[in-house]
Amino acid sequence: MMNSYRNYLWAICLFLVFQLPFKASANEGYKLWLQYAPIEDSKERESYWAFFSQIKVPGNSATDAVIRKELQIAGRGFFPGEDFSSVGASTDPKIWIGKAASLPSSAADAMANKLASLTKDGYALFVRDGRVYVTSQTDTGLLYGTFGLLKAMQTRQPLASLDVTENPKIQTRMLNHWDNLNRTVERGYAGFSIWNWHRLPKHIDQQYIDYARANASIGVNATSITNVNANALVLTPVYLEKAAALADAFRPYGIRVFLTARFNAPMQLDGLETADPLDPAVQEWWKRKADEIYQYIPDFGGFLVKADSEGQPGPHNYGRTQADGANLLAEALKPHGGLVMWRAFVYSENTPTDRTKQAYDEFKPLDGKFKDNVIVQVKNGPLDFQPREPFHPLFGAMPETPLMMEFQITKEYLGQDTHWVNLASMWKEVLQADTYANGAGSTVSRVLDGTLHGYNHTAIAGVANIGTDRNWTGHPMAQADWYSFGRLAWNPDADIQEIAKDWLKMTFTNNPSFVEPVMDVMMKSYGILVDYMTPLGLHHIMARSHHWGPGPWVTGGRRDDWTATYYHRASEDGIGFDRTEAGSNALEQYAPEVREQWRNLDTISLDYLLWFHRVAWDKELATGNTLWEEMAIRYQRGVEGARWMEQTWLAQEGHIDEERFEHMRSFLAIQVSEAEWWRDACLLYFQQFSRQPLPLGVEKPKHDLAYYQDFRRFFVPGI
Ligand code: GCW
Repeated sequence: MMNSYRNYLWAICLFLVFQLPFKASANEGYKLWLQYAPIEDSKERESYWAFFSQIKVPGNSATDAVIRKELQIAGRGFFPGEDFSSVGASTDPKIWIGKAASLPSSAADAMANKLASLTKDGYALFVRDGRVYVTSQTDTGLLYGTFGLLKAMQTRQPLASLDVTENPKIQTRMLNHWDNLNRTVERGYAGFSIWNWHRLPKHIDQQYIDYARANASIGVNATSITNVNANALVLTPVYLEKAAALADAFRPYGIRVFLTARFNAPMQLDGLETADPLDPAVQEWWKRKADEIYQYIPDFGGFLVKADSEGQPGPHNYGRTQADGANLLAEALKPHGGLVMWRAFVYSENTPTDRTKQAYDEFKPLDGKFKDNVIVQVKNGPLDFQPREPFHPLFGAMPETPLMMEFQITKEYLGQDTHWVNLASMWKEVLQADTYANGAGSTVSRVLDGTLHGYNHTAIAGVANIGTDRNWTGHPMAQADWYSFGRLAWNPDADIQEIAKDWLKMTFTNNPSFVEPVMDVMMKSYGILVDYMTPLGLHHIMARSHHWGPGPWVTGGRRDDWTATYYHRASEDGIGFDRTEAGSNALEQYAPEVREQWRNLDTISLDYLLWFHRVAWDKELATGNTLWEEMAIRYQRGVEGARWMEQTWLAQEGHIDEERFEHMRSFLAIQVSEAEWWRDACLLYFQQFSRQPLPLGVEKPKHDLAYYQDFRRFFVPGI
C-alpha cells in the first residue's frame, strides 16, 4: 500500500517535472524580452541572490508599486521557489531603489555630480559601500532604472561594479497604433488590435499592463492609440471614457495617451457647416473638445493628425495651409500643455510634381509659422517606408519648426509578418545620414534630439507592429523591432549591435553559441532583404493595395502615383527615376554637399542609383557589371542571403525552446520562397526591357512572367 502510494507520488512529480519546460515554453513569446529566465549557473545565482534577496523601495507612489510588482515578477523568474511577497521592504538593503531625494546622505553626497546630471526620465545605477543604488529625479526615471537593473541581471552584468548613467536624448518616445475602433489594424499583421473597445472601460486586460511594462522597459513614454486614418467617434464621450481607462492603466508606467483627430470632426460630430481652421465657431469647437478631453484624461498628450492625404480631410479643403490646420488644434490644446503632431505625409495625385517632392514643397515655406506646441511628424524617407529610401529632405530644412521622426515598425513593405529583417539597421542608416544643414556632422539624429536647431520639443514615433497574436508581433524576431525602436528613441546614436545582443540575451538565452551567429544574421538581414526586393534604389514595385509581394507591372488605375511604373519607368532605354536637374530635380531639396554625393550617376552609391537616376541597361557600373547584370546578381545574392539565414537558424536547434525554434523554421522557409518569388518576378518583368540573358550564377525562374502577374491572393491582412 505504502509503496504504491509512493510510486504514485513519484509519478506525479515526474509528470510535473516533464510538464515544466513545455508549460514554460508555451508562453515565452508573450513574455517578450522580459523573460527573467531562471539563473541556472549556481555561482551567478548566488552572487545575484546576495543582492536581490534584500531590496528596499522606500517610495509610495503608484509607480513605486509597479516597481515592486516588477521585482516580484522578475524575482520569481530568476529564482524559482523563493518568496517575493514582501519584496522592497528590506531593513538591511543590498539594493536601494529610490528617487534622489530619498537616498541616504552617504550615497547622495558622494554621488552629487551624478545625481545632478540626471534629467527628467534619466536614471543612475551605482554601487556605494557594497550597496547597489537605483536612482532618478522622477518616478518614471526610477521605473526605467529598475528595468536597467533587471536588464543588467538578464544580460549577466555583475552588480557589484554597476555604474550606469542614462538620460534620454528625445523627450517623447511614442508608438503610433494604426488601430481602428472595430479592432482591425491598418497595415497590422499580428492579429487584431489589442484594444478591446467593447470591453473598455470596465475591463482592463492584463495585456494592457504587459504592454505598458514592455514599453516602460525600453523607455517608450507615449502612445497614440488610434489610426491616423481617423474615426471622429473616438472624440466622443463614449470613447473618451474608454481611452481614459487606458490612460489610467498606463500612467504609473509613465505612458501618456494621444488620440488621432479627424480634421472635419466638428462637422461629423456636431453638424457644423465647415471645418475651416479660421472659422471662429470651428476654433471654439476644438477648444471645447480639448477642455472636455482633459476632464477625462488630465495628462492627455495631444493630437496626432493626418490631413490632406489619401482622402483625409484637411485645411486644403478650405484653401488654408498646413500651419493653419495645425495651429487650430495647437491653440485648443495649449492651455492644457498638449502637443499637436502634424504629419508631413501630405501629397496629392492632383499635384503634378514628383510625389517625393511634395511634402518639402508644402512644408518648407511654412517653417516658423507653426505654434510652439506643434511638432511636424516626418517619415524617414520622402516616399513611403520603402525598404530603402534616402532620408527625407525636410530633415535639416526646418530649423524653426520641431520635426519628429516617423518610423514604421510594422513591415508593410518589408515582407509583412513572415520576413526576418532587423529594422534597426535601416533606421540607423537614416539616423546617421548627414543632412549638412549646419555643415558636416548635421545628422538626422541631431535634428531629432534637438541639438542641431535647438528645438523646444523633441519626439520620435514608430508605427506599432503588435496585435493579438500570442507573441504580440507575429514574427518572433519582429519583437526585436519594437525593442530596438525604444532603444533608438532613447538614444538615436546607440550601437545597434549592442541593442541586438541585449535583446537576444533577454529574449532567448545568454549562450554565445546562439547569440553570436543569430546576431550576425540580424546585422546582415536588412541588406539581404533589400537585395531580393528592391536593389539599386528601386522603389514602390510591390503589389497593389495590400502591398504584399512583387508587382513591378502595376500600372493604370485611379492614381498614377500608386503604381509601380510611375517610379521605375522601365523601357528598352533603361530604368530609374531621374531626380536630377534633368528630371524632377528632387535633388535640389537637399543641401549642396548631399546633392554632390548623389547627382553624378558614376559616383552615387549604388544603393540609391535608380532612386535618383535613369540608367541604360548596358551602362557599366563601378562593380564592372552592366546595370542589368548588377541587378540580376543582387537579386540572386539576396536569395542566397535568405538561404544562409535559414541555414544559420537551423543550426540553432536545441539552443532555445522548441516552440519558437519551429516558428522561426517555418517562417524562414516562407522567407526563402518569397525571396525567390521577388527575384523571379522582378527579373522576368525587367528582362522584357533589358532583353538580355540572366548572367551566370543567377538561377532560372521557376515559372514564366504570366504566372507571377496572374498570381492572386485573397484577404491579405492589413487593409
Ligand atoms: O504607407 C501608407 C499606407 C497607408 C497609411 C499611409 C500613411 C495610414 O499604405 O495604409 O495610412 O501610408 O502613412 O498615412
